[in-house]
Amino acid sequence: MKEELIQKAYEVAKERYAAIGIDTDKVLEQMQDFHLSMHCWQADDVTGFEPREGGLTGGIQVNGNYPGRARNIEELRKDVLYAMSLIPGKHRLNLHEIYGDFQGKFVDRDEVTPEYFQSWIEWAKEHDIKLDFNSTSFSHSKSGDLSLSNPDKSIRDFWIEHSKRCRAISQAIGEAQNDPCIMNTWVHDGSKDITLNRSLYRELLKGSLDQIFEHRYDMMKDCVESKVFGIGLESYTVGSNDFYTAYAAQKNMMITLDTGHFHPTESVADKVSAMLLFVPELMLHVSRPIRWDSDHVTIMDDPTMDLFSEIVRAGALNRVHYGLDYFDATLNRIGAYVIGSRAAQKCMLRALLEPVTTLRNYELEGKYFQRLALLEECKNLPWNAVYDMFCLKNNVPVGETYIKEIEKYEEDVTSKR
Ligand code: RNT
Ligand code: ZN
Repeated sequence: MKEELIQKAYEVAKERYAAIGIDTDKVLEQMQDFHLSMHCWQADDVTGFEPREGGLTGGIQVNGNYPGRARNIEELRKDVLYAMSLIPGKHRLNLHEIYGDFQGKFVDRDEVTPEYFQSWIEWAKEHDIKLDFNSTSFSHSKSGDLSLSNPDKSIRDFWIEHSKRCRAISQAIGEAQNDPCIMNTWVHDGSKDITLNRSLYRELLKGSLDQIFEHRYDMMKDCVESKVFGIGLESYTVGSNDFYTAYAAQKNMMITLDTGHFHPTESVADKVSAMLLFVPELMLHVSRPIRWDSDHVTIMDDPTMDLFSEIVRAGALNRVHYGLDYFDATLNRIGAYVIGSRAAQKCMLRALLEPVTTLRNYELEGKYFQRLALLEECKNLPWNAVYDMFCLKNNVPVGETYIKEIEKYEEDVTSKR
């Protein structure tokens, strides 16, 4: 695409936005400071690098068998870097424990140490990427239906040990990168059918979490993620939204809001201002649920737009971390990263371009027609020219031109796997 054309369109956009009091140059600067935490697990269908038999368990599912998934750590790193090269700005990478550099060795989850993440730390430093982290309760012989809430103490202790070690790894990562590593705790615990022990399992989960979070660290931050239900665990989820909201509020810790983990008509956007009164920060898992927690590739849809607008309107930009969480194996996986990441950026950009002050004033003055009219007209303003400029400034393909690039990478690299 011609640079000149993008420049010209941007100049027009700049003027249009200036007319409603928005400085697009300033917004572009803000966008530069908007870092996604890209999920490593889109590259290989949540497989990881443990030498193990058996597929994905824990109530989550990847569908599709598009050729070219990353089969080892080198391929995954290469794919992630390539995807990042097509996304404007600087982004973090979110690792799961099962993505350690195990070198083909079986390292059980209760034996993992920071040394298995040393090469990640070095790789990240070399590429100026910050890392985040997740403990992994799924795809393991001791996963079953209950991990941290298992009535069998030996199983519970196994997962407590795993989680504690993951926190130590996160601290090591945080120290090395001189920036807190955010560690998410999500466990799949639940029940397929009616359970008489709702209370017991929740008490056990609380007890396990209390032990896990006992030790204080200064370079890692914990967050806890709830869910409505998992596949095969439809009747009951131990770590429900109520459970974790109350837990995080009581412990003053971060909550993870996965946009696929709520009832279909529930607004995740509406949770931002409510939760931030009681917890210090939020972590997002931006996803796209289709009828259930299906983890489709994020797009610029209304729920995501609303969520990012709410963050800006709540003045909470610095209290939210922006993780992505989807896994689709029916299409080019690098394409999935690029579409989802760019979509999240577009939502944030549009949120930042909103004339919040004017809109708020209309509201305060009871001018509801004016408020609605301006909100509608904002949808019609040339935000896309600002996004194109953002891409141009960051030296990444503008618009659909990345399609061809990914096709080329597929031809040269992923199709040969
Ligand atoms: C599952 C949760 C969880 C996982 C990842 C792989 O429903 O969303 O965050 O997707 O940890
Ligand atoms: Zn999630």
